[in-house]
Amino acid sequence: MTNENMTDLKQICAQFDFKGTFSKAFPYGSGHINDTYKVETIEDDEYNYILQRVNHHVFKDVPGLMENIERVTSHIREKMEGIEGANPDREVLTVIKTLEGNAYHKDVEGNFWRMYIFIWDNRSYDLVDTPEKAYEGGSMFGKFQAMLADLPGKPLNDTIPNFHNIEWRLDTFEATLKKDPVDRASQIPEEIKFVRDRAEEMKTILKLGRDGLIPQRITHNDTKFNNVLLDQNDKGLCVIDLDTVMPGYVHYDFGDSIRTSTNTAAEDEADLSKVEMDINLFEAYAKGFLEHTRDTLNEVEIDHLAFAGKLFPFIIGLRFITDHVDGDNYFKIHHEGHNLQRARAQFKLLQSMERQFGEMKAIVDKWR
Ligand code: ADP
Ligand code: GN1
Ligand code: MG
Repeated sequence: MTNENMTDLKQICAQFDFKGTFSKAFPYGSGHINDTYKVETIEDDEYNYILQRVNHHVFKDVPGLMENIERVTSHIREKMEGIEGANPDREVLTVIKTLEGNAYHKDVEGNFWRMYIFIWDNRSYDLVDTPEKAYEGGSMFGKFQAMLADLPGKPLNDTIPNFHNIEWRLDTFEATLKKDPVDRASQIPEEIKFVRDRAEEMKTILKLGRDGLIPQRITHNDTKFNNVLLDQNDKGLCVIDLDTVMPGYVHYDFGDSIRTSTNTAAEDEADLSKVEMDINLFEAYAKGFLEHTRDTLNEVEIDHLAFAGKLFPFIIGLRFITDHVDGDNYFKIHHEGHNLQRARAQFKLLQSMERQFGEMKAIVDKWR
């Protein structure tokens, strides 16, 4: 991350048509991809803002991405305006346009910046510790999917091609192992075997899609728990991080949430004995999600929700370990070996799910 100083940040903010007077800006949140700043205004009665530099190495078509976000947020906002008591400025992201009326500002160095209203009085959790919170997460992502089911117009742009395409991810892993640019492949024989042992099984969702048994829907694709904000009473407030909203299978949203909402430890926990899937959190999340989606999903989709829970520690663990072998070029890391540590924690989580898979399926059947 290039660290901008306050003068730079103030100057970038000046490109945007926001209300209030810039007071200060500072790094914010724990995302792995974009550079996020909170911008505070001097006035007590004006909004604060989120300023983000969108990672254009990851998102190669930022204009297409922002077009998606404008379509998605306008559609949800319209729906909210019809709901009594809803507050769209807090319950859906609000894009602040530039003075020229664009959804992003491109600076002289080629960086892309955008601004949102800062959703005030929010709570954001990297780890879920109660079934109540897990239920709120499931309910919010279930509702999100339901609200976008009737988005009019052309399909959304693919902001990262092959994002959850497991065959492509597996091929990329094997190719990276072969290249082995920083000599790390020989240090991870157990992880390589772990991946190869499960590779075929993990292609299940792609095959169902190819066989026409499950439809493509509009999915969020990055449903980790800190991408839903809760309010001060820990009730669901707003789904954020809309960069990867694009066509996908429902399993992608359910799976990535299960990966983060049911883990008893951090995504990158070094002490693997702490990493387990908590079946009570699984049940609470599944109940919340299915309440909003059970009427629209088909039988085959629901039959494979529990499997989606296993797919995501696998696919994200695979991406972490691929990035480790590649020399840490994609995810922000905080120390040497961080991506390997993350991958190991994800694979441990998958093992915990493998042991509890029968119960996971029974729970989905109970709430379907
Ligand atoms: P990344 O893709 O890097 O994860 P996010 O868009 O998720 O970026 O933003 C990073 C963090 O910033 C979020 O986890 C959240 O804590 C905070 N955040 C993002 N947008 C808002 C917003 N509009 N209001 C309040 N907090 C936000
Ligand atoms: C990234 O952007 P963030 O931090 O919410 C990643 C997700 C991974 C996640 C792992 C665009 O999410 O796919 O699941 O890290 N986002 C992108 O924590 O690659
Ligand atoms: Mg995020």
